[in-house]
Amino acid sequence: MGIIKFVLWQIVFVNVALSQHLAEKSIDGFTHIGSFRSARATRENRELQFDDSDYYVSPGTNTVAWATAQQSCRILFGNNSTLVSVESVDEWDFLKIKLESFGIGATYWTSGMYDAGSRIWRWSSNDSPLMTNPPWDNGHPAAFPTGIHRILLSHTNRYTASWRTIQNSQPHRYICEMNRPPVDPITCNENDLLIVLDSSASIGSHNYKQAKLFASNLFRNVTAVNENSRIGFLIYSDAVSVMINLNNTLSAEEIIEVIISAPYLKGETATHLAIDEALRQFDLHPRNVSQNLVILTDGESIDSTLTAEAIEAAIDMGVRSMAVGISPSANQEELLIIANGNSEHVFHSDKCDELESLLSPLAQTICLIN
Ligand SMILES: *[C@@H]1O[C@H](CO)[C@@H](O)[C@H](O)[C@H]1NC(C)=O
Ligand SMILES: *[C@@H]1O[C@H](CO)[C@@H](O)[C@H](O)[C@H]1NC(C)=O
Ligand SMILES: *[C@@H]1O[C@H](CO)[C@@H](O)[C@H](O)[C@H]1NC(C)=O
Ligand SMILES: *[C@@H]1O[C@H](CO)[C@@H](O)[C@H](O)[C@H]1NC(C)=O
Ligand SMILES: CC(=O)N[C@H]1CO[C@H](CO)[C@@H](O)[C@@H]1O
Repeated sequence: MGIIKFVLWQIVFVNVALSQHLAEKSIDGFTHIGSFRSARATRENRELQFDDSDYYVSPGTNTVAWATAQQSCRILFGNNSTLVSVESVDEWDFLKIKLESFGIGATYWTSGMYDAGSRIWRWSSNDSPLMTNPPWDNGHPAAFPTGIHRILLSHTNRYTASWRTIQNSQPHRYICEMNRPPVDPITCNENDLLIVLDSSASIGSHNYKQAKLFASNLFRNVTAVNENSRIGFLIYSDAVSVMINLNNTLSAEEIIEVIISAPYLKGETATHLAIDEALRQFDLHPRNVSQNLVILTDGESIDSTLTAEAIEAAIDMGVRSMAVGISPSANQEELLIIANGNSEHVFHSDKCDELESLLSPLAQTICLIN
C-alpha cells in the first residue's frame, strides 16, 4: 500500500487498470490474470493511497477448502498475498472481464467471510467492508449465516457473474491477490522554496483556506521530501508578514501548522512588497541551490508595474519565479508577469476547488528542473 501525498476531502474511488508489466508468472499452474490499481482517499489522513495488486487464478484441477486456499496464497505468492478482496465496482468489472478465459460456470473462493461477532460480511484479508450493493446471486447471502460462511465468486461471463455464500469446507478454485510494495515517490532536488501567499480582501476566505492547504501540500511534496531543502513562508496584503524564515529549524509538522493557521489579513494587495521581502530572505540566507519563489495570488495587485520591477530583480538574482492563481477569476496577465513571461510557470485552474490538480505539475517544475 503505497502512500502518495495528495489531499482530498471525501472518500473517492478512482481505478486504473495497470499495464501488465509483470512477466506472466505461472506458479504451480496458476495464471497471472492482470494487475489493477485502486486508489482511495482515506477520511482519517486525507491522503490518496494507491493499492497495486496482481491476481492469480488456480488451475481447474486445484480445488480446495477455503482455509487451504487462504494458506496456499501465502505460501505460493508471499506474505502479502491473500484470497482476493473485491472492494469496488471497478475492481469487480476488471475481474469479471479477466475471468472470461477461465471456463464457463467456474467458481472461486474469495477472502469474503461472515463475521459472526459483528454480524457483517467483510473481506478477511484486510477487514474492509464489501462494496455497497454486492452482486449477490439469487437466494444469497444466506439468511442465517454462521462463522463458517464464506463468499464464493460464480462466473459465467462478464455479464453473468455473482457472489454466493457457502460453507468453508467445500472444494473450489480460488484467486490470490498479491499487494505490490509501494512505488517510490519522485525524488526532489535539494532546493530553497519561498511560498508567498496573497492574504488580501479580494481573495475571499474560502479561496484563502484552499490556498493554505495547497501551500502546505506543496511544502510536503517539494521540501519535506529532501531534508536538505528549506522553506520560507510569507503572507501579505498592504504589508508583509514573515511567517517562516528561510533559515528556520522547525519540524515538518510545525511548518504545516504555521501555514494552515496563518491569519487572514484582508486589505490591499501589495505584491511588490512581498517579492522584495522574499528576495531579502534569499539574500540573508544564501545557498548554492535552486531558489524558487512561488506566489499564490488572484493577480490583482495595487501596482502591476511595481510587481513587474520586483520580479525583474528576482530574475536578476537567479530566482525562479512561479505564479499560482488561487481564485477562478485570477488576473492572467499579472500571473504571467509574476512568472516573468514564462507561461509554463503559470499554474491556474478555473475552479477554485481544483487547486489540487496543480500540485503535481508545480512540484515537478520545482523538483526536477534546475
Ligand atoms: C509487503 O507489503 C509491505 C507493505 O506494503 C511492503 O513494505 C513489503 O515490501 C511487501 N513485501 C513483499 C515481499 O512484497
Ligand atoms: C512471512 O511471515 C512469516 C510469519 O509471520 C515469517 O516467518 C516469514 O519470514 C515471512 N516471510 C517473508 C518472505 O517475509
Ligand atoms: C535566521 O536569520 C535571522 C536573520 O538573519 C536571525 O535573526 C535568526 O536568529 C536566524 N534563525 C535561526 C534559527 O538561525
Ligand atoms: C554551485 O553549484 C554548481 C553546481 O552544483 C557548481 O558548478 C558551482 O561551482 C557552485 N558555485 C559555487 C559558488 O559554489
Ligand atoms: C516531487 C513529488 O513528490 N511530487 C509528487 C507530488 O504529489 C503528486 C500527487 O500526489 C505526485 O504525483 C508527485 O509525484
